[in-house]
Amino acid sequence: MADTSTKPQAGIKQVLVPDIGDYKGVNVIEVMVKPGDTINVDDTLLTLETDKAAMDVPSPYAGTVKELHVEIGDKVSKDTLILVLETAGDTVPDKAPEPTAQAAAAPSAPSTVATPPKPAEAATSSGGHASPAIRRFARELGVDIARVSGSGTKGRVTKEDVQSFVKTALASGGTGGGLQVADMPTFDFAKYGEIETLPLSRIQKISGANLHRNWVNIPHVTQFDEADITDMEDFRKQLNAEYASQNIKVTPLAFMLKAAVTALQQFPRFNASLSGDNLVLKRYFHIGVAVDTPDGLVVPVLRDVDKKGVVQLAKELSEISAKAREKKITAADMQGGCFTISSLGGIGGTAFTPIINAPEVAILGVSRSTMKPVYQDGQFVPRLMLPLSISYDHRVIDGAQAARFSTYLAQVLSDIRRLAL
Ligand code: CAO
Repeated sequence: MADTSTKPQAGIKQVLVPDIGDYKGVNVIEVMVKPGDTINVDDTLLTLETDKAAMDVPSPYAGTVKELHVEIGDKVSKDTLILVLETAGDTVPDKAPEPTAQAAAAPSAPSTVATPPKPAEAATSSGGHASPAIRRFARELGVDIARVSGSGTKGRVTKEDVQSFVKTALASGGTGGGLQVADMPTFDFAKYGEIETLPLSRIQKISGANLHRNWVNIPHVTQFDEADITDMEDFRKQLNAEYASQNIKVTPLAFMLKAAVTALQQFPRFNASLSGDNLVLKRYFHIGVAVDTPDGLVVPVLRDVDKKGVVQLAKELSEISAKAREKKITAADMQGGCFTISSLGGIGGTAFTPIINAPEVAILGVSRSTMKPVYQDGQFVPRLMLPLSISYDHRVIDGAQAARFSTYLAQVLSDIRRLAL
């Protein structure tokens, strides 16, 4: 008589959750089979997740799934019925099922027999959070699981996520193009100390997404320079004294707007946008100005700066920035810009790397002017130096052009008679 404890017979078998240690009520997070599927010994049936680790439950038999008794989201314990299987025959060795466990964050560790789970941080804080079966599936397809964004519970990578990653990679020519980066992990900061959580403002959410898009899509280079604005500053003070009665305050930014347009006229590639394989050169000069508001950064646009004088621009600048800070700025106020100036000069700093405001191709960052000793005609003389930081799209502008642009801009600011040329 055959020994049925070691040699299975063809027929109906119930497959139960094996011994999973002390865990009870464990979450089912993946179900890998469905009724009608033909499976082999050791094929993964489902994946269970405790708060510490994920484990696969392999099939002890080969056969055809007749009934499935669990679904994603169920909570199971040892001996919960998983499925009913019609086994194929007596050629298949019977074996006790052993769940295989793996801390979900270890990207390429092989599956192992269940061991005491690893600390929760390892299972929840890194990209590529996936069950051993999904990791195996990804490995078979040559996919680095860490690069797949998870759509499952707690950001878990599912089989569908891996499949759609492969489809996207194939659609992009399989050349590794596109930004297939892993999602940022989430952290439980409260574990380490007291925290306060503030919602982002609407402006921060919109501008954050735009800044991120521009930062990753545009190859940025930043060119630094300095302009001697000693004479410009004298003239600005003189103007302010003259216009004080009209309540007009001329800040260095009004001169920067004019000087930027003069440089854009001299170097038309900076007053352009990429459109497919074409470069669109603009014959108008609308300049955006980054304005810091309590709700976040907005960039209203001053129109036809080439046709306006410094005093007029100073007036418009204070009007538009007041409008922005009073939250009265409209979408139309922020459209149509050719080039942007981001001035942090009123606050401080020596240089920064501004992010290009696409579809523009360059942006001027202005930091705080300071008196510096400048070597002139055999001696050091005190001069007021203004730091300039020009970020440009390297697909459109070469480094040499950028250096010429910044040198020219610095010359214009150093000798504002050039604004009249
Ligand atoms: N160097 C030294 N002093 C400067 C200066 C500079 N580069 N630029 C401005 N100042 C002075 C001004 O002359 C003014 O001085 P007084 O009060 O003594 O007259 C003071 O700083 C404050 O100027 P302001 O900031 O009110 O005016 P502005 O025209 O220079 O700038 C605006 C207007 C709207 C651009 C500015 O208020 C602002 O919001 N800046 C922040 C922009 C920002 O956040 N950019 C970062 C974007 S991320 O890339």
